[in-house]
Amino acid sequence: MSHASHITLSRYLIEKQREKQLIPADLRLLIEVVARSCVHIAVTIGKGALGGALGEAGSENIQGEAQKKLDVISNEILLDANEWGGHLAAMASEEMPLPRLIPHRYPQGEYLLLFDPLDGSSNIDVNASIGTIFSVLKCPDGVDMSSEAAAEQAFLQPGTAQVAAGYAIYGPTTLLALTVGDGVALFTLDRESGAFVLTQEKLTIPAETSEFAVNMSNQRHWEAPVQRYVAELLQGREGVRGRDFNMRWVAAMVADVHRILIRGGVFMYPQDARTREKGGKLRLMYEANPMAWLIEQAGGAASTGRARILDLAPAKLHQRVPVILGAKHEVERLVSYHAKPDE
Ligand code: AFP
Repeated sequence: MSHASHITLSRYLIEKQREKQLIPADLRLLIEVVARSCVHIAVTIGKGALGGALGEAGSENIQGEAQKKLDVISNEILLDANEWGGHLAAMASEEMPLPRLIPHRYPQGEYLLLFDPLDGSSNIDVNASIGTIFSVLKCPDGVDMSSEAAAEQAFLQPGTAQVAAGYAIYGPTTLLALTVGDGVALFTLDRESGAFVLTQEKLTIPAETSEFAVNMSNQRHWEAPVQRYVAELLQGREGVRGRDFNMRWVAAMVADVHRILIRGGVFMYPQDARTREKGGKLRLMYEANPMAWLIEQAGGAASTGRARILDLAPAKLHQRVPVILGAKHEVERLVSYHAKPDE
């Protein structure tokens, strides 16, 4: 790609703002600050053991999960970078029980930023792909932002209310996927300049696929519709599907979703007998919703099996949901099995 054709993230956002008024100046600033935070996180991860950032932090998050040092460091990078710009009213993170308000010494903005600062933490110490997932909402007028506890209410909006969503994936290259409601664009980090450069636009997911992603070790706990669907995939060409299927499971949602955006597929993290009480494994507000919007913007579908993820009315900031997303026809088939569980 010639340098002349390099369209950086900044230019892409300015052109979107200019041609389609899709990205007001404050939202453009917010996205650029998040992107720069992801570069900082990528550099920190890249140092590995040499940066002293591997291993456990010795603390737990609200989910009761042991935090890795990089979970905490990534969270701090995003908080520090975003609190002073004047574009945010508050931030929420997988790593914090309550939202973080913008300190009074800084101007308050109109947006809410949610993030999973480091998704796929169990992959860190084995040098597998990990990522950062983010979602942007507008802060409703007239909400009580007088305390962190009160501010939770402002975040409880359906995924359809998102104004921007994306992820960074820290793999062999560092990539940023972004949607502001006009398709999905992909940017590659130019490590020499530190800029994200547009390398793909209008990503699309084929409605059909022969590749699925699920953690098979949970199979005995799944509900009947998922048992039936996956059993049919495993039967291959001798079964009702009439073709063989391949399986991939990176155990980092960002990496599995990225693969689906690039070459298609279907991803499942169903709720099961063990997680039904909690609602599932993946978190709605900063994992399922941003990923569901990206997938739908690329022509795919995203469901709990019983409802469109983006339509869900959140009750809690850290609420969990079952997730089925990717190739439209596969999601539709699995949703139909949920509608006819006794077949
Ligand atoms: P961690 O961040 O704790 O590694 O969890 C990652 C994740 O939330 C999501 O990114 C993966 O798709 C899923 O969990 C992997 O879950 P399993 O480890 O149960 O396969």
